[in-house]
Amino acid sequence: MRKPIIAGNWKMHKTLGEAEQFYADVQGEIPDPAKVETVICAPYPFLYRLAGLSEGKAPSVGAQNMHWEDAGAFTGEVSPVQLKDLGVNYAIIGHSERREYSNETDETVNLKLKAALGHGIIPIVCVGETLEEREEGRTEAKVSGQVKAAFVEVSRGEAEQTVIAYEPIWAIGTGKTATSEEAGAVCRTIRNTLGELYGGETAAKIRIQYGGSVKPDNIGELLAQPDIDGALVGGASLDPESFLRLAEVAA
Ligand code: G2H
Repeated sequence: MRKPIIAGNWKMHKTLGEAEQFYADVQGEIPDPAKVETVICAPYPFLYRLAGLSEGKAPSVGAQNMHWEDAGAFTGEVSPVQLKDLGVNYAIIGHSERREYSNETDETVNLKLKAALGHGIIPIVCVGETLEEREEGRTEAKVSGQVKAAFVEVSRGEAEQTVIAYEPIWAIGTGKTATSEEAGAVCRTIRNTLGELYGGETAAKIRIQYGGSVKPDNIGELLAQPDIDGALVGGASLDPESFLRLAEVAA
């Protein structure tokens, strides 16, 4: 009953011309949107153009970050109002790279989550543990703490619109993937945490992605885990053929 969602996270890759070429290559080839939701989270300068190319058709366009205020003196930032105005309907929030390099905290993640939901932008909220935390047996506490902090003052109805991406930091761009069982177990913990916050019925509606070195040849077994409903994909989303393959396996 949860529709799978495959989201590409292009990070700081591609030129505008390359981004346009990607859309030309994948549009019309994406599997039935009734079976799988597809999104490309592109760098800010490409969003206007890609949203125009997408015209509401798959893949949808997402941002990789956003500010929580509607407008103001925040040099270099982009607001949810501005994103929505461009036709951008998704935003990654709290990616571990932003938590590490750009001062993103549980508190700013919560502010951004509420702002996105308030403007009809679907937030893809990232959580995950470091290698050290995993080795010390602190994965569950870390991840469920991040989920609880992200959803402070978020209503049940809003929570249902949210997508959560579980990305173990040690598996990001390293070629190391959590085994599907390891990933599935943490995604179950996330769903249990959502159940504590909102009850089982709401928790069962929220989509949880896995992210971290997902590729066409490992996505099938990850999606076979009952609590994994899609993937947030970096490297393998840059190539049109591989993005299409990921969407096909998920459909
Ligand atoms: C994790 C992921 C996308 P990659 O950051 O968010 O990237 O698939 O390259 O590990």
